[in-house]
Amino acid sequence: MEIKTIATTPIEGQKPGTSGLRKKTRVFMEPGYLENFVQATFDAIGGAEGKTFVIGGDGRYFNAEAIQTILRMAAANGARRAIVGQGGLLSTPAASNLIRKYKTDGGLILSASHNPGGIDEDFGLKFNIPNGGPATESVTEAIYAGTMSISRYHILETRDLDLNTIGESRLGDMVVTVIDPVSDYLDLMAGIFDFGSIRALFSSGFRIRFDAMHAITGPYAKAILEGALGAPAGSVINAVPLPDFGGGHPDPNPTWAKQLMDEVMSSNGPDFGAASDGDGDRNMILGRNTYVSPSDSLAILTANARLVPGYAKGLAGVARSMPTSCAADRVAQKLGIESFETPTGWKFFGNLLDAGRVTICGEESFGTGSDHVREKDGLWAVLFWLNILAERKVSVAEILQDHWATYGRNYYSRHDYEALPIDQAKALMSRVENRLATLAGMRVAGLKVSMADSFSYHDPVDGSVSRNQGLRVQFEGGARAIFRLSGTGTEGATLRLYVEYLETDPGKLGQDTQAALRPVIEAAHVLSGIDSLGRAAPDVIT
Ligand code: VG1
Ligand code: CO
Repeated sequence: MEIKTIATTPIEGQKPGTSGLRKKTRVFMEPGYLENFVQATFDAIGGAEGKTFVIGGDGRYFNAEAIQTILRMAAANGARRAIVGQGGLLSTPAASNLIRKYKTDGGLILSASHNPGGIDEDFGLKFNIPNGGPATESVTEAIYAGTMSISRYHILETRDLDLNTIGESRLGDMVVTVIDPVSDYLDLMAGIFDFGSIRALFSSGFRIRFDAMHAITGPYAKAILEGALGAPAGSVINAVPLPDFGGGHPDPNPTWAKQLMDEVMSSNGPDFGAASDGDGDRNMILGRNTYVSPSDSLAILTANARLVPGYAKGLAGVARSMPTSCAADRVAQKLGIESFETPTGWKFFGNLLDAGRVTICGEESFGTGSDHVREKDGLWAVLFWLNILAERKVSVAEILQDHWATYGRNYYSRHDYEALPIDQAKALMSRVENRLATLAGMRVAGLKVSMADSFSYHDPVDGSVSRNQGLRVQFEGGARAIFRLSGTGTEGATLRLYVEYLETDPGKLGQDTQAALRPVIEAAHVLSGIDSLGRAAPDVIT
């Protein structure tokens, strides 16, 4: 086995986005592409020498090959040890747990999350820091800078390692420990939730359907829901992870999890439905004939946390990303705990969690999590809901109605316009941005603007400032419209329009979401000239 140092040159565009580097799979497969990024990552953290990393991915196309390259490079860069999920598989929250539990120096997660997989679809890689969370902006900037000046990478010339057998082996001087990807995670969940009470719920005839979307949560959901908790066999569907996710889009929302929606959104559907994404950090929650918006889910978990053993002591605080609805803030206010508004992306929650300022976090994009790891966690959210349902012994619909009756309802929706020409999307954003300063006090489509700005986040823990995190337009009475460009796409630009409106009139809590939001949507269209994009309707509405 020989350590080789290979000369290389910078490759354009290796800038990590909202969550790591995501590109077309064929781009990642180009000679040196993966290698440059991995070397820049090791260089950005002061080298890999003597360090231990957790390595695993969501099993998408190129996972198996890429993980061998990463292992060879870790060994060649002097890493002491790699902890790898069997078969090269680890869900993102499970990886975060392992990084923390075994006090490692970080981890490399191979995933493009909710983006489709396959040779003509997407691949991704992200580095997580020793707290288990996605690298902070200062680290991702250092990685990017490294990719711009790289001149060599180190790699071990050796055979592929067997990652299917649990146990220890060596790659050069590096020890590789292949572990069961599920067991540590199962232990973590069992320590937070009341498994006995969820088991009793299932044995009382409560029916659940969990759609793993042929992605990484299949094995986890089988072991936990059907195994440890005794849900009937077949409760978990699409449970076998496939390199192309069965040709689907592993994004748990009403558009892409249609099979599940059709089944649960009917009067004789199961009592509870849920789905997770490619790498297992997202969740969608459904009840019979009931859709729970992710923003409401965050607020409901916050309001009911004391029912769960792991949170029985109460919460330190709650954080949500800026575009997420303000529903959780209202709960925090009532509970007398702090609430925070952060930019989009889980990396911004890490400092608040580490400092003990917040316990629960969430995003409107089907992401919720807590201080048990430093990533959002799909199955955790599902178990949280099941634990609440087991304690309260009412339906999902009743929980939702009760919540709105107490706190008011934040009607909420996100409209995505995908694969736009980049220039066009940027022009729209500048148009809105240029109007921000003069909007306050104006009426737009009948709504009065109370505040408008480009969101900047001042991290209360480390004092860092992150600018240009989305354009906010707030209207009198608690309505908002937010414009942002996606940082996870790999084709053109995706424009996200987030709309929200608060209703407290008890007689108006049961409206259709899109109908209730109509005035805000109209105002957003007038303000931005979105119709000039030439799209008849958004590509995805959540
Ligand atoms: C999207 C979501 C964001 C989430 C990110 C990563 O980012 O909006 O809330 O944190 O995906 O999620 P963007 O920049 O495309 O809006 V995951 O599950 O894809 O890692
Ligand atoms: Co994900």
